[in-house]
Amino acid sequence: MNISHGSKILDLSTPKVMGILNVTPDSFSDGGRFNQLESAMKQVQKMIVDGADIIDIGGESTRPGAALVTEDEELSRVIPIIEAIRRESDVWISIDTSKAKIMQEAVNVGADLINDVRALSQDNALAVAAKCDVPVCLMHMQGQPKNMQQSPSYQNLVTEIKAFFDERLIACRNAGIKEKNIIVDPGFGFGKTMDNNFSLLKHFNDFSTLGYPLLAGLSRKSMFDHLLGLKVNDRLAPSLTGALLCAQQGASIIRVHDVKETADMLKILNTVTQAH
Ligand code: 9MG
Repeated sequence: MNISHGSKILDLSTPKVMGILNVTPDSFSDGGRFNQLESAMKQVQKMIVDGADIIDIGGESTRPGAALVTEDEELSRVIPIIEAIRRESDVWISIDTSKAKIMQEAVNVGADLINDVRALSQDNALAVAAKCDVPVCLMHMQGQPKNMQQSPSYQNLVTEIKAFFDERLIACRNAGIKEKNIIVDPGFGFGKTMDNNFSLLKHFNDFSTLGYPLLAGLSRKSMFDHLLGLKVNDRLAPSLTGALLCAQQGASIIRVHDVKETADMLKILNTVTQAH
């Protein structure tokens, strides 16, 4: 399997690393927009050297209870960094947004992939994603970030998430989004209890039957705090373990903060997979 944007192809025969770049005000020290851009670029350059295949850029936090951001504010956060990366590198750039306008503008200045935690459910998102003709990651979430962790509830977790994808895949097809552009992600931590998250981790491979590349995002998530009592910056070991379990069950893209450690882990996995 692979994904493509124009003449660019990303080979997914082995799992690829998506490095996270949050460009929200709390992500960089507040030294003005230029300094923030410089710090963000340093982080991107490091992620590329460390082995990131994709840089995922987000200007709106999707953490539980996070404030909403206006379109103009989100544009002003993400567009300069996409332009700056594109001037220096042909690395794959993913735009993490749910807003149609941000998707369009980001692709106009060089983004290759749309990562939408709301699975193209917002106004005009389906039509814009179809027009952009880039790969799109559809993520499952029960509820909305402001309330999703209040009382997540499922009769059958995997069946319900698959049914959600069936519905979104029909919507994508009807909007003219190409099959080859679809990636799916069961959405660890998005409207899921701790038990739900570990159950998803156990059954991650069940989503392979959908027939699309799978993306897994567990990096530093609070499911590891609930189990192990670890603060966010102490969650490297569980994040790598989760990434490994997903990669072994068919994940094509792993979304992470710790790029070098994840790339090293995947190198070991690939070497073992190919060993005689
Ligand atoms: C933006 N974002 C935060 N967590 C995520 C996850 O698990 N998957 C995807 N696709 N995006 C995420």
